[in-house]
Amino acid sequence: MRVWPCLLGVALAACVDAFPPMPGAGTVEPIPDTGPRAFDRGFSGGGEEDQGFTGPPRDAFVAPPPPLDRGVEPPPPRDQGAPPPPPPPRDRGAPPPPPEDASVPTAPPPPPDVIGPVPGDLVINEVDYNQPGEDHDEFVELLVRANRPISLAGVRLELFSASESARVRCAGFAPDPDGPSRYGCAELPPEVVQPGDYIVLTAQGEGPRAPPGALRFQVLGPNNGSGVLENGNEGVVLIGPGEVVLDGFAWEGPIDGVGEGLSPNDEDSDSASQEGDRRPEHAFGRCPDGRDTDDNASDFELLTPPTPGFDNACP
Ligand SMILES: [Ca+2]
Ligand SMILES: [Ca+2]
Ligand SMILES: [Ca+2]
Ligand SMILES: [Ca+2]
Repeated sequence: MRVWPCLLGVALAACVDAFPPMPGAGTVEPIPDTGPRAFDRGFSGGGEEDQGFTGPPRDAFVAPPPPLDRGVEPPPPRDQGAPPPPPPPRDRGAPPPPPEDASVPTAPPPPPDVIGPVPGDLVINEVDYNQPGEDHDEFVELLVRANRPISLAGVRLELFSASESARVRCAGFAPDPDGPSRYGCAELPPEVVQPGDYIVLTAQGEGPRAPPGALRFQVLGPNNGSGVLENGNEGVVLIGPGEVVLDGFAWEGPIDGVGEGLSPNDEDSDSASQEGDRRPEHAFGRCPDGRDTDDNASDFELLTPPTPGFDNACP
């Protein structure tokens, strides 16, 4: 037998001779690698791709990738990042449903933000720095010109003198060594005031002429017997939040950095026939109230009587 030499590991040629190739069998050619094929992913029968497959040509069959659970979940939307639109209201024209208990009042809407004054919102409207005899009714009247409520937080009045050399701190700020002499400082309380309000600033324990109910703050300081507001060439400056100058008024002469423009005529200029404090009852006030052209000589007039807390006695 020629088979025995093959089983015993004799020459391969002997085996070939013993087992000749079957009819139709030839050399197996490798399939060229043309990259991933859709068909390969969809076919799960194992083995070689052509076994048992009798469908359309390979290039015409492009199967989609199988979803994780195709039988339960709907197809994903095209844009999964966008949230779904809210459902429209059922009836936009219908009134809102009534509250559960109509007898319980609803909370009022929150008040709008109240901010501090900016230039033009708050002005020095009237000043009375000298009364007959000793000065015990001094006042500085402010007027709210803003058309909205404003907060007085951070607002102050500074007192200046052209004849003194005092330099006091004010609201934590050191005086300007090169500026006019600052001898007083009045910080206003953080009240909210309304359009058209008059605010009367007086010395401590003084200012009885302000009408009942008027906004009056005794912040000008203690009266040392001759008043707080000096009667010579003096002035006041109104400072707002952020160190913004809101207004200024100087009397008995201008003071650089304090008053605006020129000063009105001296308090005593038209009453030379009277001694000392001259005319018994008068004050410098804007006419009409709130008028502010940034020139003290044009805006302020000598008025009789003083009107702390209400309209100026303009002619
Ligand atoms: Ca005075
Ligand atoms: Ca006086
Ligand atoms: Ca002004
Ligand atoms: Ca007044």
